[in-house]
Amino acid sequence: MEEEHEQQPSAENPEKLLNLEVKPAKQWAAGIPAVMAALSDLKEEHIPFRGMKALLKMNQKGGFDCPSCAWPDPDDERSPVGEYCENGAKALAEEATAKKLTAAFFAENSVAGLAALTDYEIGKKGRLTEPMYMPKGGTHYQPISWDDAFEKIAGHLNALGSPNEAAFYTSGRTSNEASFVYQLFVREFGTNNMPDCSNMCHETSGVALGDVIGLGKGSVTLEDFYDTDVIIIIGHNPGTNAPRMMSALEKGKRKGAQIIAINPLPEAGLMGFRNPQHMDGVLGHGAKLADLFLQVRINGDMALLKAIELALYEAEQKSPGWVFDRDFIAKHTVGYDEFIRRLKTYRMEDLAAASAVSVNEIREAAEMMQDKKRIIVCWGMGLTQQKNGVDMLKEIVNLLLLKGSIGIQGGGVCPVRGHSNVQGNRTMLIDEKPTNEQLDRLQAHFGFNPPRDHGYDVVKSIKAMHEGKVKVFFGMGGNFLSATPDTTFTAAAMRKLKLSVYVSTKLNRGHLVHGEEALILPTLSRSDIDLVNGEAQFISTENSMGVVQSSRGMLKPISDNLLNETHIACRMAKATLGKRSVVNWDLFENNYDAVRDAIAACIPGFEDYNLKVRHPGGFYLPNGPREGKFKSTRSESRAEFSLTDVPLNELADDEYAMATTRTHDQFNTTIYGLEDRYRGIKNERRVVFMNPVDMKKAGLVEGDKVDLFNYDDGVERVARLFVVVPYSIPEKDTVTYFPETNVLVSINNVVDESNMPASKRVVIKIKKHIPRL
Ligand SMILES: Nc1nc2c(c(=O)[nH]1)N[C@H]1C(S)=C(S)[C@@H](COP(=O)(O)OP(=O)(O)OC[C@H]3O[C@@H](n4cnc5c(=O)[nH]c(N)nc54)[C@H](O)[C@@H]3O)O[C@H]1N2
Ligand SMILES: Nc1nc2c(c(=O)[nH]1)N[C@H]1C(S)=C(S)[C@@H](COP(=O)(O)OP(=O)(O)OC[C@H]3O[C@@H](n4cnc5c(=O)[nH]c(N)nc54)[C@H](O)[C@@H]3O)O[C@H]1N2
Ligand code: SF4
Ligand SMILES: [Mo]
Repeated sequence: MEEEHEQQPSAENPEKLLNLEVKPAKQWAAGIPAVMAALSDLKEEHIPFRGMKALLKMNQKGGFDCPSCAWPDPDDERSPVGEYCENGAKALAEEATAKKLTAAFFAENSVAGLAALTDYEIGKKGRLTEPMYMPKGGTHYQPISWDDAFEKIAGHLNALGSPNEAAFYTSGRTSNEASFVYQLFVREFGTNNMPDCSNMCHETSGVALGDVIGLGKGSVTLEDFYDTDVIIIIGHNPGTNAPRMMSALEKGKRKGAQIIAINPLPEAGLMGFRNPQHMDGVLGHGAKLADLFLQVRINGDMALLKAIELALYEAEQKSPGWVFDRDFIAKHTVGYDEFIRRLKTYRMEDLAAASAVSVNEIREAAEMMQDKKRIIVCWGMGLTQQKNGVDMLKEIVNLLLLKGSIGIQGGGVCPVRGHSNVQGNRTMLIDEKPTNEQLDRLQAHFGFNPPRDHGYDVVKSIKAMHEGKVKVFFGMGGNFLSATPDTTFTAAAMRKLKLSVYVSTKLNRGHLVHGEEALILPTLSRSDIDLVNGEAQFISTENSMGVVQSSRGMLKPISDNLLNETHIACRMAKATLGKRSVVNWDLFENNYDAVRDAIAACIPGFEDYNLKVRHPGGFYLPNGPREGKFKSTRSESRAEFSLTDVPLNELADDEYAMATTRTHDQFNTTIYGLEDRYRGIKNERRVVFMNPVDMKKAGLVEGDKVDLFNYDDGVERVARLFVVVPYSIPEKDTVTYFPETNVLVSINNVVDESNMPASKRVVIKIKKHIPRL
C-alpha cells in the first residue's frame, strides 16, 4: 500500500483537543445520574415534552422499538413508567431533535467547512429534511428533487460495466420490511455486494456459532437469566452498551446466579448497579454485580478460557462425572477426545501468564462452575473484534459443551447484538454470502435468477473501491467512512467513487468525504410516524434473542419531504430496473403487509408473518440450539468441540496493544456528548488509558500530550494529539475511543475467517506529541 497514509489533519482525520477533566472511575452504573443525563439530553435537543411523550411509548407493546441497542424487552409485563434506559433516551433525543438542516444550511456551509467540525458538532446540527446533491467538482450540497435523485442513481448504476461495480451497505437500524425489499432490488440488479455493519460487529459470532452448533445466533432468552447458576460476561460493557441488561443481571443475581466478568477494564457496569426503577437503587444501595472480576490482558481470553477448562478437567479427574456432563457429551457432541488430548498439552502457569490472570483467580472461576450446570456466556466486541475471535468463541462453546450447558433452561450462548435490528437485517438476507437455499427461495417466489457468486464484505468493498473495481456506493444508513478501519485509506477509496449515496437521518462525516458526485437522502427514524396513504404504519425488527416484534413510530416527522426506507428502495428499483424487473415494486412501495407476505413466502420462520407480528410482544423465531438440536461442520446432528491455539501476541519494548471502545456518550459514530461518566472522563475524547507502570517506564505523566502510531504492513499511520490518562488496565495494554483511532487500524488487521476489522487489538507506539511545523 502506498504513501497515501501521510496523514495531515484532513476532512477524515481532524485533530482538535478540548479541555480534559479526569475524575475517579465509578464502581457502579446507572442510579440517579443516569436519569438526569437522559433528561438533560431531551432539553438540549429542545424537546422536553415531545421527548418525554415518546419515551413512554418506547419498548412498550404497541409502541416503538428503541432505536439504540438490540437488547430484548420482557415477554410478559412491561413497566408503565418506562422500559428504557439512559442511552435509549439519548438515542431518542438525538433523532427526535427539533433542530433541522435545510437547504439554506447547506448553502451557507461548505463540505470543507463542515468537515473541520468535530463529529459531536456535526451531529448536533439537527435532522436532515430534504434530498441533497453534490455535483462533480462542487463545494456545497444543493437541493434536488426525489425524482431527480432516483434518476441520478439509476443513471450511474445502469452505466456500470457490471452490477458488481456497485456496493450496497446496510447499517443495523433498517427494518425487516425495508431490508427485504432493499436486498431484493440489489439481487435483481445483479450483485451480492451487500457489506453491512455485521461485518464489523458480530460476523465473528455468526461464523463461529454456525460452524459448531449450527446457528449463528444466540441460544438463550431473557427468562434464562432468571433461572441460571453462572453468568459470564466477557468482552462486553453492558452498563453502557446494553444498559437494560443490567436489570436482567440484577434480577438473575437476586434469584441466585453468580456473575463472572472478564475484561481488561473494571467497567462500572460490571462491578455494580443501582436500578433507577427501584427505590433501593435510587437511594444508592444497589447491587454488587460481578462476584469475580478477572482483569484479563487484551486478547488474553483464549489463554484464560483454556486455563479455566484445564482447572475443570483436573476437578473432573478427581471425581469423574461430577464436573463434566458425560451424557450430553456422548449424545450431542463430536471431537471430545481430541479436544481433551490438546487441552492436556497446556500448562496452567503458562496460560495464567499469557492471560495476566492469577492461577488462584482462575481456580476460583472454575470452582464457581464445577458443580453447576446452568451457565450463560455473554460476549461483545472485546472478543469478536480480535484476530482469533472465531476461535475464542468456539472455545466458549467448548466450555459450555463440557458442562452440557447449551439448549437447556438457564444455559447457553448470548452474543449481545449491537444495532437494534442488525440481527433482523441478516435474517432478511442482507448478507454478502447468501446460501443457495436462500437464493433458491427468492428465485422460486419472484422468478428472477439471483446472482450466486459471493459479494464483497466491508473490508473487501473498501479495497475494491480503492482499486476502482467498485464505482458506486449506496449506504442504507450508517457512517461507512468513520465506522470502518484505516480512515485515510478508506477516505481515499471513497473519493475514487463515481457516486456515493447515503440514506440518512442525520448528517455525519461519511457525507463529507464523498465520491465525484454524492447524494444524501433523508429518511424517517424509528420514532417518527410512518404515514402511508393517510394511515400510520408499523414496521418490525428482531432483537438479540430472536424475537420479532412490531414497532410503530409516534412523533410527527421533522419534515414532509422524508421518505421511508422501503419506499426509497422501491423507487430506486423502479428507476434502475424499469421494464427489466419482474417484481411488482408498486405493490411493495406503500404496503408493508405485502412485503411481509413476500417475506413469509421466502424466509423460514416467518409463516403467517402478518398475523404473528400483530401479537402483542411479537413472536420467537425457530432456534435449533435452544431446543437442543445441533449441527456442525463435522456432524448433521451434533455440536462440535474445536481445536484452537493460544496466540503469541509478542510486543517490542516500545509497543503496546490498543483496544478501541465506545464511551458512555456515543452511539458508534454518533457522539451524544463529551463525557465518559463511568470511566471518569469529561470534556475530551482524545484520551489514551495507560497502566501507570508503563507510563513511568516511557517517561510519561498524567496529562502528557502524545501521538499514536501504527506500522502494520510497513505503513506509518498516525493519530495525533491524545492525552495520557493513568487507568486500571493490565501492563502493555491501552484503550482509546473510536472513531478517532480508526486511522490506526490497518485494513489488513482482520479477524481470521470472519474478515472483520480486528479493532480490539491494534499494535501501537506512543510518542510525545510534536506540534506540526
Ligand atoms: N450507548 C450505546 N449503546 C450501544 C452502542 C453504542 O455505541 N452506544 N453500540 C451498539 C453496537 S453496534 C454494538 S456492537 C454494541 C457494542 O457493545 P460492546 O461489545 O460492549 O462494545 P465496546 O464498547 O467496543 O466494548 C467492548 C468491551 O470489551 C472490552 N475489551 C476490549 N478488549 C478486550 C479483550 O481483549 N478481552 C476482553 N475480555 N474484553 C476486551 C472493553 O474494555 C469493553 O469493555 O453496543 C451497542 N449498543
Ligand atoms: N475502531 C472501531 N471501529 C468500529 C467499532 C469498534 O468497536 N471499534 N465498532 C463497529 C461496529 S460494532 C459497528 S456496528 C459499526 C457501526 O457502523 P455504522 O452502522 O455504519 O455507524 P453508525 O454510527 O451506527 O451510523 C450512524 C448514522 O446512521 C444514520 N441513521 C441513524 N438512524 C437511522 C435510521 O433509522 N435510518 C437510516 N437510514 N439512517 C439512520 C445517521 O445518519 C447516523 O449518522 O462501527 C464499527 N466500527
Ligand atoms: S437497553 Fe438498549 S434497547 Fe433497551 S432501552 Fe436501553 S438502549 Fe434501548
Ligand atoms: Mo455493532
